[in-house]
Amino acid sequence: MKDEILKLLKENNEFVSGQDISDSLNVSRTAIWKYINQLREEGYLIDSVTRKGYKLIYTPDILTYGEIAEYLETDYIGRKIIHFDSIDSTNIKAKQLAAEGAKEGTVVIAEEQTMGRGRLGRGWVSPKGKGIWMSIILRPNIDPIDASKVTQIGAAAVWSALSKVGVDAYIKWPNDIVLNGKKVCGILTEMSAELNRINYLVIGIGVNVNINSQEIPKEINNIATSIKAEVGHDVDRKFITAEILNNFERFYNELIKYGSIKTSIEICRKASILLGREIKIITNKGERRAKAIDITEQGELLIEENGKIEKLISGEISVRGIYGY
Ligand code: BTX
Repeated sequence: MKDEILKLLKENNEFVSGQDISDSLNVSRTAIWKYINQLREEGYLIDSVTRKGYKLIYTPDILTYGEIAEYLETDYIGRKIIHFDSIDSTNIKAKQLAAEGAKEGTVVIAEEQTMGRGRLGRGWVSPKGKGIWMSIILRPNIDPIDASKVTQIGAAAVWSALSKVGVDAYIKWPNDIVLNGKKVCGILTEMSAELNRINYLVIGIGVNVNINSQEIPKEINNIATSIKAEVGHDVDRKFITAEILNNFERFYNELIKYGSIKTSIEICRKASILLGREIKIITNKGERRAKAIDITEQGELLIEENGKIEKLISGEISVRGIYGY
């Protein structure tokens, strides 16, 4: 209801009377007052004048459903967005909600993460209002072995969204998007599964959008960047968020309906920063060098080492130290 009231206020540049809101949305005047106050707490400036009603004066830069909906073209991905001003990690929250039965397509978004997570227990810097920190809950009926395909779908979805706003990035298999040689987005896919069945899967996407270059922590500023730091101005987080979700649903439907991730793989190949290059593969057994040859239809990285071809399902890949990034 809160979102519907907001929509009504946005559609009218003028005052809308409480009676009109009440009539068109079939909600009591007291309830309207309660929702208006909730919107104010979220940062909206809403004027209220006796006998005239309510007028929206200012809309905050937040990633709630009410703000993203106008750009959203999906059927089920992002149709329920659970928004937090601050949270430890959207992945942790999404896993908890999924375990409690949240529906496929539910998205958790936070303005800030205080314990954002990367792979292998690493952290993810997630300053307030400056990025897109979100997790999508999925329940694909696929073999747990194929879960990493969802990461490729996510990478393709983010890359395409950035490309739509004129940002020319690369995909670094399996889970990073890089811009001018630095990481602008990371993806963390986690799942709960039995041997041959996925209970739920959570794909966490972190995009550094409007972080100023001097705000990027020193420890990572040689490897991390933001869209703003590269293009020199703020970009619309709301539009990019919706575009990621729009693309994600299209590519994910291909997996669910036809068992294929062809469209995503085409994008991951075309935008790959690794293919054709010498790469460093970092495992717990040490480092080795190989050449990245291709990404298969299944989303694996094909590498060649001493004339031998091998498939990687996931892994830690570096081109840094070989090509300077
Ligand atoms: P990763 O393990 O590939 O990358 C983590 C590493 O990247 C860190 O160790 C650090 O060196 C560097 N790093 C940390 N923060 C940033 C940043 N903001 N930008 C660029 N580099 C950084 C990548 O893991 C997966 C990240 C997923 C993040 C999303 S955000 C929403 C969701 N919730 C959550 O807790 N994680 C995911």
